[in-house]
Parts: sequence; structure tokens; C-alpha cells
Amino acid sequence: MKGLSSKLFILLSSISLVTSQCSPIDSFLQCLTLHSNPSNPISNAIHTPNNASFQHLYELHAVNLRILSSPSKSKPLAILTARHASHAQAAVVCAKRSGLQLRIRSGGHDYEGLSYTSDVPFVVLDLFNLRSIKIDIASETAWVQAGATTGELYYRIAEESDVHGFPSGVCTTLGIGGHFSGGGYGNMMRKYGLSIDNVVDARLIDVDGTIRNRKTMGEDVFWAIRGGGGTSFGIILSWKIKLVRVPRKVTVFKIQRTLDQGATDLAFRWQQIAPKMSKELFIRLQPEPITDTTNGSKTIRVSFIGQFIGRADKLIQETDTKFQELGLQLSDCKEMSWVESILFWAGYPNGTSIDTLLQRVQDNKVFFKTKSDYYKNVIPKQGLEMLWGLLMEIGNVFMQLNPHGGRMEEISGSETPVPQRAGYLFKTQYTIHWTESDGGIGAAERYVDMSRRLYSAMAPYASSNPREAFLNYRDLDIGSNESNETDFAVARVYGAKYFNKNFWRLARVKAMVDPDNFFKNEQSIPPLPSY
Ligand SMILES: Cc1cc2nc3c(=O)[nH]c(=O)nc-3n(C[C@H](O)[C@H](O)[C@H](O)COP(=O)(O)OP(=O)(O)OC[C@H]3O[C@@H](n4cnc5c(N)ncnc54)[C@H](O)[C@@H]3O)c2cc1C
Ligand SMILES: *[C@@H]1O[C@H](CO)[C@@H](O)[C@H](O)[C@H]1NC(C)=O
Ligand SMILES: *[C@@H]1O[C@H](CO)[C@@H](O)[C@H](O)[C@H]1NC(C)=O
Ligand SMILES: *[C@@H]1O[C@H](CO)[C@@H](O)[C@H](O)[C@H]1NC(C)=O
Ligand SMILES: *[C@@H]1O[C@H](CO)[C@@H](O)[C@H](O)[C@H]1NC(C)=O
Ligand SMILES: CC(=O)N[C@H]1CO[C@H](CO)[C@@H](O)[C@@H]1O
Repeated sequence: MKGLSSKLFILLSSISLVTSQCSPIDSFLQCLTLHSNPSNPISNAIHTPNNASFQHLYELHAVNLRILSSPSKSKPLAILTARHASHAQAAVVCAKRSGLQLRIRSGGHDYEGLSYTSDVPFVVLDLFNLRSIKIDIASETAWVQAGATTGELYYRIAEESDVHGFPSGVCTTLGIGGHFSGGGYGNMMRKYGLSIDNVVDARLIDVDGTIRNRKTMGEDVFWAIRGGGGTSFGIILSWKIKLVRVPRKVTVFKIQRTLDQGATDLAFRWQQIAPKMSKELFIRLQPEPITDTTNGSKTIRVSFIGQFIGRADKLIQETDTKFQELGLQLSDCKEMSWVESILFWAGYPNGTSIDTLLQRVQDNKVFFKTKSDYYKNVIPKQGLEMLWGLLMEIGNVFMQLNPHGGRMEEISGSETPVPQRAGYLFKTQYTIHWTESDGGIGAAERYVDMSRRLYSAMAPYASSNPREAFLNYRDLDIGSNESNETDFAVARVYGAKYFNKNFWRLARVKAMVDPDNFFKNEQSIPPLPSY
């Protein structure tokens, strides 16, 4: 017995030796140990499907059930939950060496799940453990690691100061890594621009596994990662941001009007006024179909959700002179600290503890498909009426129209990769959402088709040539490639929609720093071919 089992052992270990020499994942895992700093052991950061932790970790930071439950999406061969920069460096070196694709995940909010899916053998580098936030009020700056969430950032700023803030997303579970590298907008955009307009330095792991800062990566790369999508250029480890000033009290409101209450006229007027109001005022328009509870008939309810960086009396002066039709009253307004306003925008009731901002994971996941548009012209009333009809027909849908103007007008379209600056009235997202009881993954095709119908119905009104889109609202329908190939002709099409002429500079930067196109996904920037 003893002899047999030891023979078996020798046999088994020689098999595993053989497989380790030819299987990319085994060579990846062996390489990790060799290439990480031994003072920061990597083994407890490695999760393969054999580890009990794998499935939970895979799902934890993945928000879209449409992607998570899709039978056609394969899972990573391993998830590396980096606990130290050297782990992320090893991931680059080893994925390259073993021929595996690397997907980078910070908060997992990618609308198409590109941070945790691929059609070719791949591994996920998950950065959620790298989330330190170091605030320096004296210099009004902070270093924020990629795996921190927007909520954690807001919380830490407020912990240090009640007169500082930062302009980024409304949702509090976004990963800073993905969110900033796609631009990052929020309700202070009209006053302070996008998140990337307030980034002053970064730490990036390049294709050789070397950590670079702004100086050592060079201004071209630093330009590219601020809006051009981090994925194409390396792994962002952290950002250095410039904090912005906020008053001790800001004012919020939410006013809702149905069609009977004049929603169409107000929405028409909003398009003309909201992008031109004082920079301190941001009014989001959010139309959605609802059912009248008294008689069961359908209508549209338009919410006007406002953030004013100042006191309520000043806000009323502004709306009374410029947007009287809104009928905003002092009694509609709530004054609160900036950090409390974050909770209001995230939909929490008054009185919610700000500790809620530290909850990193979004519960109540749904299936969704989102598309986006920029508008340079006002949608006429008959266009709005057509839109309302379609929204009521679709049912499970909402839209958000976010006004530009203000600071966005002052920044040149080539200062960062995000070109949609002066001359844009607002950007829009159209989100179709559904649950298991609406048909779950089986109904995905039907809902995705609806989103396409809605999108094509809006074509006459949206920006055109190219019809532009926002990278953070990722949409593979606007053009995409295979997981492992980036055809230039295909990339030019989606590249122009996201980045307009800036696409060409992005492709030049890519050719400089990653000519073999290691960092890629279905919508990444390819190296500019040399002719
Ligand atoms: C509920 C919800 C609300 C949202 N609200 C807003 C909003 O108010 N404003 C706004 O601008 N956007 C908003 N978004 C969009 C959001 O900004 C993007 O989805 C963003 O890419 C999320 O970043 P993430 O790190 O959470 O996602 P991930 O899925 O982890 O990453 C997104 C992309 O960035 C890449 N990436 C991630 N981390 C890194 C890194 N460290 N280095 C290099 N590449 C990296 C990924 O590979 C992927 O391609 C919202 C999304 C959701 C789901
Ligand atoms: C996963 O399993 C391997 C092999 O048993 C082990 O070495 C590794 O530490 C495990 N990972 C974690 C996070 O426990
Ligand atoms: C339903 O009720 C609303 C008022 O609550 C009214 O405006 C609308 O016309 C009614 N619709 C029908 C079909 O009766
Ligand atoms: C929030 O609720 C508290 C009572 O719980 C009340 O005193 C306070 O005025 C409210 N604040 C706002 C801004 O509505
Ligand atoms: C991409 O993947 C497909 C299928 O897995 C394969 O046939 C093709 O050769 C790959 N292309 C590259 C450039 O690796
Ligand atoms: C999914 C997709 O559109 N893939 C395209 C990527 O590029 C190749 C090469 O040009 C096209 O043939 C594919 O259709």
C-alpha cells in the first residue's frame, strides 16, 4: 500500500510538473511568486476556481447582472487581489510572459463588464485592497489609491475638513481607478469640471511592470490616462488630486412634475436654461415612466434634482430670475453639509449616517443596458413627446440628462482626451433595467433591443458625425473588437465617438508606450500603425 501510494505520488507530481510547463495559468501562478516582493507574500492574494473564495470575489465587485449571469461569458482563470503594488507589477510581467490576457478591476462598474470578462483565457487583477486615501489639507491635495470608492473618498475628505470636496460621480461605490480614467463627472461639474480636470499626478504600472509617476511617464501618457481609459496604457495605482472648496452648507432639491403638471414645457425650457445658469447650480433632469396610482394610466414623471453650492436664499434668487417656470420655493430646498448632500444624491433618506459612504458594495443588483448621447441642440417639444411615448412603452427605463456649461465651457477640447467641452448642452444616459422576475438573463435580448430602438429614435436630435458617447457609459454597440485583437479600422469608429479627434493622439501615445498592444479590451486604443 505504502509503495503504491508513493508511486502514485511520484506519478501525480510528474504530471503536474508536465502540465505546469505547458499550461499558461500554471506558468502564470508560478511566475507570480518569483516576481513579487517576498516581504509581501502573494499566495494569499491568489484565487483560482479551486479556492472557496473565488466565486464570491468574482461577483463581489461586478454590478451588472446582465453580464454576471450571461452564459456566454467565461470566467477568469484566476483573480489576483493585490495587497501590494509589487503584486500588480508581477501580474503584468507574468500575464505577458504566460500569454494570458489581463483585465483590471477597481470598482467593477463597467457597464459592459470589461473589467471581469473576456473571450480569451484571462486573469483579473482586482485592486479593491489597494484603497488607501491620504489627505493633506495644508496643500489641499490627496493621494487616492485606485481601489478606493467615491464614497470612501468623500467620507475621508469630510473627516478632515468641512470646507473641502471633490467633483466626481454621484454613485458612491464607483472605483476611483476606472471612474477617473474615464473622465468622471458629478454634480459639481459645472463649477469644477470633471474629476480628471482636478488630477495633478498619478502612479502607473507600465507594460514592463515599472511604476511611473507624472514626471517619469511623461506628459503624453499623463494626458492619455486622464479620460482615455486607463486600460489601454497601464495599471493606475493611485491618483493625486487637488481638492476643491465647498461652503459649510450647500442646498439640494428634488421637484417632480408629471405630464399633466406641465413636464414637457419644463423639460423643453430646462434644456435652454440649465447649461447657462450660475456655475454653482447643477440641475439634473430625470424622466421616467410611472403608473398613476389613482386610475392605473401611464404617464411620465420628470424629476429636477438640484445641487447648489451655496445657501438656499441665493439659489432662489437664481431660479427666480432665470428659471421661474420651475416654481422652486424655499420650502423645496434643503440645506446641509456637502457630505450629507452626497447621501441625498445617492438616494438615502435624510438622517442616514455618513458611515454609509463606507459601504463599498452596491446591493440590489439589477440587469441593465445603458446607452449615451451628447446633445448640442435642444430637443424640440414634438421630440420630447415622441420620447415620452417610447419610455412609457418600454416601461423599465429611466434617463438622466446632465447639464454642461459653466467650467466645462472654459476647458479646451484637447486639454484632456474628453473632447465634449464647449458647445455641448448636456449628456444623457438611457438605462433599461430589469430583474429576475421581469425575465432575468433570458429577457436580455429583448431589453437590449429596446435600448437600441430608443437610441435610434433619438438620432435626429443627438450629436452627429460622429454621434458622440461617454466612455464611462460604456456601450459596445457603438463599435467593438474581439477581446484579443484591436483592429484599427474598427477602433477608429468607436474612438471617434468617445474621443473625437483626440483618438489620434491617444493612438500615438499607445504606439509609444505599448506598441505590442498588451493592455487591451474590446474598446481599447490600438497603437497607431506606422505606415
Ligand atoms: C450605478 C452607477 C452609477 C454611475 N454614476 C456615474 C457618475 O455619476 N459619473 C460618472 O462619470 N460615471 C458614473 N458611472 C460610470 C462609472 O464611472 C464607470 O463605470 C467607471 O468605469 C467605473 O469604474 P470602476 O473602477 O468602478 O469600474 P471597473 O469595472 O473596475 O473598471 C472600468 C474600466 O476601467 C478599467 N480600470 C479599472 N481600474 C483600472 C486601473 N486601476 N487602471 C487601469 N484601468 C482600470 C477597467 O479595466 C474597465 O475597463 C456610474 C456607473 C454605475 C454602475
Ligand atoms: C488558494 O489555494 C492555493 C492552493 O491550495 C493556496 O496556495 C492559496 O493560498 C489559496 N488562496 C487563498 C486566498 O487562500
Ligand atoms: C388618471 O388620473 C390623472 C390624475 O391623477 C388624470 O390626469 C388622467 O387624465 C387620468 N387618466 C385617465 C385615463 O383617466
Ligand atoms: C433631517 O431630519 C431632521 C430630523 O430627523 C431634521 O431636524 C432636519 O431638519 C432634516 N434636515 C433636512 C435638511 O431636511
Ligand atoms: C484571438 O482569439 C481567437 C480565438 O480564441 C484566435 O483564433 C486568434 O488567433 C486570437 N488572435 C490573436 C491575435 O491572438
Ligand atoms: C466584434 C467585432 O466587431 N469584431 C471585429 C474586430 O475586428 C475584426 C477585424 O477587422 C473584424 O472582422 C471583427 O468584426
